[in-house]
Amino acid sequence: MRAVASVLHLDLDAFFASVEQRDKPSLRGKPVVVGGVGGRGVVATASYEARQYGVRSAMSTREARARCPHAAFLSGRFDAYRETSTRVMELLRSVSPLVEPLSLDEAFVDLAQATLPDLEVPTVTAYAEELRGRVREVTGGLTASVGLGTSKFIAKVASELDKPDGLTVVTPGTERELLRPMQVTVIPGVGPATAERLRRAGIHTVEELERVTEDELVRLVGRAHGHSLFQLARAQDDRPVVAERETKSVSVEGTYDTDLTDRKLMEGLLTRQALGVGERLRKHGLSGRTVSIKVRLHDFTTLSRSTTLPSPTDSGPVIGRHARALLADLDTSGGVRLLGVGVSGLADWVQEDLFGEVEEGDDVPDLPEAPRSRGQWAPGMDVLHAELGAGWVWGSGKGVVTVRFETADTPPGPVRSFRADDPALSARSLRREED
Ligand code: DCP
Ligand code: MG
Repeated sequence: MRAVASVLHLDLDAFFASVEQRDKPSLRGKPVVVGGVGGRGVVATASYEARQYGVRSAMSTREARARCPHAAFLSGRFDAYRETSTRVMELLRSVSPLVEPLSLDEAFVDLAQATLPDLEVPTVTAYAEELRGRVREVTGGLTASVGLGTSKFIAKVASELDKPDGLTVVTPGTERELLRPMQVTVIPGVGPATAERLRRAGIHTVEELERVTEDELVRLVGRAHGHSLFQLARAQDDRPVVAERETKSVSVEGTYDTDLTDRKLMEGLLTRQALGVGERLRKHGLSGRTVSIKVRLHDFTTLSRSTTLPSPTDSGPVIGRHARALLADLDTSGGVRLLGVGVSGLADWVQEDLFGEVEEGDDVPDLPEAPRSRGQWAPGMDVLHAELGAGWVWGSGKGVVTVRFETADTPPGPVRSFRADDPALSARSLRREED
């Protein structure tokens, strides 16, 4: 722990949904849900307007639809999210050489390495406020919540306190006071299983945790973790901000002599690859938050899709489940010649549950019915019409696709419907890397 509040944590608000609202003016100020839109889909994130109806990330899309039927349900545009993320990370790196991204929308910045006249609270506060303004500029209007503190732990806690669009500076010396009333799950490394173990010992809050001796903690959760829990309960956290390391990733892929067309077979292959990835992750003591699949189509077009989990995993079945969900959103009807699964992401920050059991067993997949391809027009995707210009897919079905013609730089635009095979209509941003 430092003597000054020079660790900054920045987290964009309702990230995917905010990018959608930026690029789709008719959705600004409205409930927006981004995630899997199919029958087994899960919410990745919801705009704050949708959260008022109780929609949360990781909830089934079915339940989200029940809670907020009038929300826009979009399947997500990862290229747009990645591009926006890059702009934010570049901005942060221009501020300090020590920037540690945790996910697409989140990073630590070490202000001790920035060029500030001093690191007193008023100075870092003003600086952080200015930085939030610059994030808004480089992202075309996205808001970020920022926390400042004497350690990573405190900065991260602080950025949550005034979300969305907030700034919280934890004055040096007040950390323990801040943490005491909070639930133990605020501590990095305390996930559901550890929280449950502590709860059974009557420990719910950090204050209660503080009263437990180190020996007792070691007895409850093991030596290594007992020690760090003892430290963190006292806001003792000396982990340095580590500039972006090379992204570690582990992947398994296979190429096939004949093009695969059977969806069930593809899912089975992905499942097997995912188990292999999980095994290798565990062998190397790694875990990651980002699960990706790579699919090479019969015409050598290579598609990649990824999803970011709320916490790192090294569990094959979990990776497999996400890989299959990603596949479900791709049109592979023309045949597939390569399939791969990978996990990446910087995993040594919050292990959701350092001492927890991996979620295995309950989740050996019952392979779903081969998901019906929803065709080319996913809700929310960018399209171009030969005469009417740029817009996005509002909905499709029964051979008809409805498009709203607007972009980030236009006012809310009109809605038109077309035949799904109308040659005037094409995709605008599907990621296609030619080999
Ligand atoms: N994400 C995801 N699946 C999850 C959780 C998150 O795909 N289970 C994605 C969508 C989020 C993005 O990662 O937009 C960032 O995650 P955050 O936890 O920071 O959530 P948000 O930015 O959406 O909301 P908040 O305003 O709470 O930060
Ligand atoms: Mg966020």
